[in-house]
Amino acid sequence: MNAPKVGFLASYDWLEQVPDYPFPEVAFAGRSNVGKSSLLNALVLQRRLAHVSAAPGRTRSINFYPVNGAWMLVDLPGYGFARVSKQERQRFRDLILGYLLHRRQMALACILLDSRHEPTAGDLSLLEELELHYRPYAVVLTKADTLVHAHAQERLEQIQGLLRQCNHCMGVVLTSAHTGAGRTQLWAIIQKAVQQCKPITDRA
Ligand SMILES: Nc1nc2c(ncn2[C@@H]2O[C@H](COP(=O)(O)OP(=O)(O)OP(=O)(O)O)[C@@H](O)[C@H]2O)c(=O)[nH]1
Ligand SMILES: [Mg+2]
Repeated sequence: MNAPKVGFLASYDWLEQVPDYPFPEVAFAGRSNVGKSSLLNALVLQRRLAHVSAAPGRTRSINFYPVNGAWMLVDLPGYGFARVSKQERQRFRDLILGYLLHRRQMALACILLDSRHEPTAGDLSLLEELELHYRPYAVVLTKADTLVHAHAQERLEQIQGLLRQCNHCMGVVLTSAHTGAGRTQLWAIIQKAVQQCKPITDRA
């Protein structure tokens, strides 16, 4: 894969501010610090496009990155981060769930889970909500470089088993933003979702 042409377009604090862009969108969502911004950068082979931080709660707004002038990558704030005010947590929740469950431009939600840990109750309830709302998603296991191969495979099989009965899951991928593992596989799932996405203007 050649490096795609990607830039930063805009950032919004509230979903109501986001324009009706005429492109399919692929969102990265997951717990705070799971590696969303890092994986987004790794996917498009850019080091500093989305802001990365070792401290959780780095991404606080919804960020749009056009890819090859044809579709958009969308970086969301993380959920499950305790050290934010009640109002800020509610804003994150409205932004994340509002986007993932209702944004009509969304071709795919990449739901990131840390491959080192069991999925949390919050992760599982998000996956359930996506199923209930007929929303297309892929589950992306992050930081695979931190595990020995056998443990990473065990986690992959556990999550695949968990999603066996699901109708809207387009794949489960083991990735590492540090080594680039799983990048080609994730790119293929994204391309398929973008191609399957009906033209935005055709939809009510
Ligand atoms: N070992 C390893 N560390 C990673 C990987 N991806 C991300 N990290 C680290 O995890 C931390 C969080 O990364 P971010 O990409 O900022 O995570 P995020 O999900 O965007 O975080 P928020 O925006 O705060 O929700 C950083 O210290 C990264 O260097 C990976 O593939 N392997
Ligand atoms: Mg981030």
